[in-house]
Amino acid sequence: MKNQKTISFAAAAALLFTGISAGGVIVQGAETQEAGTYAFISKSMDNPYNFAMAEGFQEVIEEAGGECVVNHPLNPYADDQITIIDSLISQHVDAIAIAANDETRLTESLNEAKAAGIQIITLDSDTDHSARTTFCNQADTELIAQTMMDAVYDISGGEGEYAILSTTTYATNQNAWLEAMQNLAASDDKYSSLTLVDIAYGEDKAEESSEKTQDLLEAHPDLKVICALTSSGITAAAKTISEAETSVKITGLGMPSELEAYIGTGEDAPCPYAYLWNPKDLGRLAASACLSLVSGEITGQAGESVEADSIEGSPFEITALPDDPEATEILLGSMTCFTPDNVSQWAEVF
Ligand code: RAM
Repeated sequence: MKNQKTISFAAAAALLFTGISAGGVIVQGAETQEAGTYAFISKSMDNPYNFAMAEGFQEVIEEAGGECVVNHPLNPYADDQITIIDSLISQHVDAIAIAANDETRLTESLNEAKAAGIQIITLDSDTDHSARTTFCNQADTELIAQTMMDAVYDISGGEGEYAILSTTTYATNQNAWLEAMQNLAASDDKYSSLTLVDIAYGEDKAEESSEKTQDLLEAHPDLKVICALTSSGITAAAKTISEAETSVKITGLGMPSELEAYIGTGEDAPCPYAYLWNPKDLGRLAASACLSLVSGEITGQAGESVEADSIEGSPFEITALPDDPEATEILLGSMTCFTPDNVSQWAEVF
């Protein structure tokens, strides 16, 4: 990424002192220009999915002449993000786009930011609706749940044991997908011969996800499929399965660039196929929404739309949430299935 610097914690402290954001390890200059300063906060560091979102966000902000501050917290927890939000308030940034690590615990800090005149939006993972103006949602929750359940159904042959690998117990997006999957499994007869035997939490980290995968393999000898609702988790699980003596398969949500080595049709290939939306486009959409909010072109109300020329499908309509008509979201679109036939091409994109 352009102008990106990786810094040590001592340097981070010094930069904080001079008013430059430094909640995680990646920091960019924050000198306010005419188009304003736009901050991006991911869930955590060491995750290529988060880097891809940040790249898309930064590209659009810089093309518009704005200054971009990218923050990847050390851990995928609310406290790590609160420290960053507090720092961004003191820097007087114009907007914050955040992938929330917790549905409720960021509300106070985000409301303080809002009171300081900062526009707040969420992307990837939402907060409670009062804390943000709108949410850039990657794909419909029910669609994700249905796609995941159908993958488990198909790969298992329609019956037997499956497990789910998630991130943290606090993550709004994973919890929503998990709940929708469980509702679907309970209500649709199609899935009645499938048994969910475990839900494991790998904290969106490679090592923990790998350990949890190992635990699942040991605890459930009849396990057929693991469905990972996390890009870090699916890669770690695919690696673990490929190194173990097991016929268990992995599917779920993951980056083609990370899964290229594991997607295949043979017995040795741990992952028959996986899915994801375009994380760079999600970052681009969030940047476009922030720019439009700061310029006053939109207020985030239902019925407005966001122009995002770098993404197919633009303009994107802002719509009211069915379960909370006062709150809105902007839906990016659908998912792509990565198979042995197309994974290499997609690996070049993200
Ligand atoms: C991980 C994160 C992110 C999720 C993807 C699929 O990288 O938890 O929030 O959307 O996986």
